[in-house]
Amino acid sequence: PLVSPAAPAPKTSTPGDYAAVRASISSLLDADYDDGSYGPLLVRLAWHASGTYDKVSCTGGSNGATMRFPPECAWAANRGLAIARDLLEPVKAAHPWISYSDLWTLAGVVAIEDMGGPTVAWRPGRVDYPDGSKIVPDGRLPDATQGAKHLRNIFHRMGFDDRDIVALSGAHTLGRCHPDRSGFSGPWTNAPTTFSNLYFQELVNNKWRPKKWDGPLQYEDAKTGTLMMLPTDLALLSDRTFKKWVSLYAKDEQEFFKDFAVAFGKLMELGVPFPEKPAAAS
Ligand code: DDH
Repeated sequence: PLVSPAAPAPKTSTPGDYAAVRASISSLLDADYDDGSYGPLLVRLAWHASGTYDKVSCTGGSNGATMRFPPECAWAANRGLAIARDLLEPVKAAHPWISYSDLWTLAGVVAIEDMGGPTVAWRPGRVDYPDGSKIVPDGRLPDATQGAKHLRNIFHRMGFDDRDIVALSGAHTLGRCHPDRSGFSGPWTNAPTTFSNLYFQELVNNKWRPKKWDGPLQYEDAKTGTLMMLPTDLALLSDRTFKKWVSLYAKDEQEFFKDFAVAFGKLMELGVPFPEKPAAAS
């Protein structure tokens, strides 16, 4: 069900007061929802808003906030994200000067930080398109049923390399799969509202077996059967190059945080025509 939090309306602000927007976002995170936080859902919104980018045609990306419009809001990959967009409406109402595209990406960055993750450089400058005429074709976000080749096709298209792919995939330390959204079920870790390198630890330390159920092929840990991995998650173990980075991040959380912060910051900026580069931390 759509949850409308009983939180008090966010405080208003003067244009450019991003600290006030950050505070409004932070105040929404802890809630009686899923594992106790909207954080993972907001990270997924920021990622899906950005992950449509294609570096060759320079189309897609977070600029425009086109997920407000059909058909993008109705893509199968975006199921459940209306909850995140609705959650942020009171923040937009309190700070009407911020664009949706800046708000959605900032919400992802704030959520990561508030859940214990690294500081991600973020800057404003995105504008909202008035309609859905610039929506890109469906199919640019990853398909969880596929393997390493697909991951490379999808992420190299955005301008990421193999190391970035593994670092970004570490976001699955957060949140869970919902049968009514993706068809998959369950969390990747036992601490899904804390940003850590636990995803990589679970990946390397468990034996993964196909889950026996009516749903799509997914894997469960052989010891407890309570943790899950998607076929694309396990592709990070079976591919030699990906595996090298998985092993590093499982051992060295600092290294993961550092690489994730850079890659996620870059993801949030794909296709955004900033007047000048590069981003400075704010
Ligand atoms: Fe993801 N992701 N993701 N993901 N993702 C799902 C949930 C979350 C894939 C598939 C799924 C990234 C990469 C991939 C988050 C962040 C990121 C779900 C479950 C599926 C399926 C949705 C549901 O049922 O609610 C696939 C495939 C890939 C890939 O191939 C690489 C990346 C790069 C990120 C990122 O943020 C950088 C987060 C967070 C969630 C948890 C959402 C929630 O509601 O909880």
